[in-house]
Amino acid sequence: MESVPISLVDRIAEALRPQWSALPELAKLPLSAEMQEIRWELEGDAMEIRNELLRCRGLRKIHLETAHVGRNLDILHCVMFPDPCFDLPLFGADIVASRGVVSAAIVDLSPSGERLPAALAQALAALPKHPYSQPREVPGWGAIFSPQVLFVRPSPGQEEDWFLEDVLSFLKLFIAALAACQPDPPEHPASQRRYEGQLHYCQQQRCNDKTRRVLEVAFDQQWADNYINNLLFDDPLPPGSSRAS
Ligand code: BLA
Repeated sequence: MESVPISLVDRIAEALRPQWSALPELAKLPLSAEMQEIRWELEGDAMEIRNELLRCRGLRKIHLETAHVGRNLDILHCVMFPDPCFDLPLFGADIVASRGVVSAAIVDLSPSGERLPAALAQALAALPKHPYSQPREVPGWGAIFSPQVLFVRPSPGQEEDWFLEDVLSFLKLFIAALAACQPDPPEHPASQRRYEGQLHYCQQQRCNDKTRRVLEVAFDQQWADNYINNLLFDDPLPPGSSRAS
């Protein structure tokens, strides 16, 4: 009997979680039960969204969302938001699959300051480049991404394997940079700049109409706004605020 192949969304989710287990001072962030698991039915189509929210030394928020919207849409959304006192980018990944075929797969270490720390930019540039057959252009609001952003429509099979590998390579570089990073004081101008950079990142991400549209159709406009503004891309607190956000 042939087994059902595991989707890229699920493979990436399963690959990400163990990378977090060794992060220093790892702790769960509060998340209401109703936001941990959202189940909903629309015209006979079941929706399911799962959210996991963590923090650790140097990262104010680690968010993994996996969503199965209706019968046909599978989504993985992951962002690791640094504490602005740390000179670190934001790790972000989004994978969107329709009827099992991935149309958008993006991973990036996005600068929270003007540019990526030089060592990270060099390490990213030195990663082996896979020859994906269908690269994609980031939309206008995506000027927040780094020059090294990987955005593709991976063909089923080998290109999906490459993308999984690439997500892990980006993540491992990010985790290594985190381990080596010593924070600046909250009142340091660089901490303030990175805080403003992160505000801008969140603002731009909220401009992604494609995310909004899916949530509006599945739920309603108010629910979508609340979810985007308060869970996916809430504004960070200024450096030095409680909970080191
Ligand atoms: C695209 N995001 C999309 C698309 C959908 C979603 C349906 C269009 C797919 C396509 O163009 O092929 C939907 N994404 C969602 C939903 C959630 C989600 C509903 O995360 C959550 C509930 N988006 C992010 C992050 C990044 C990101 C962290 O959340 C990048 C780090 C990027 N998504 C991103 C980009 C596009 C996209 C750049 C393409 C947008 C475009 O081409 O206009």
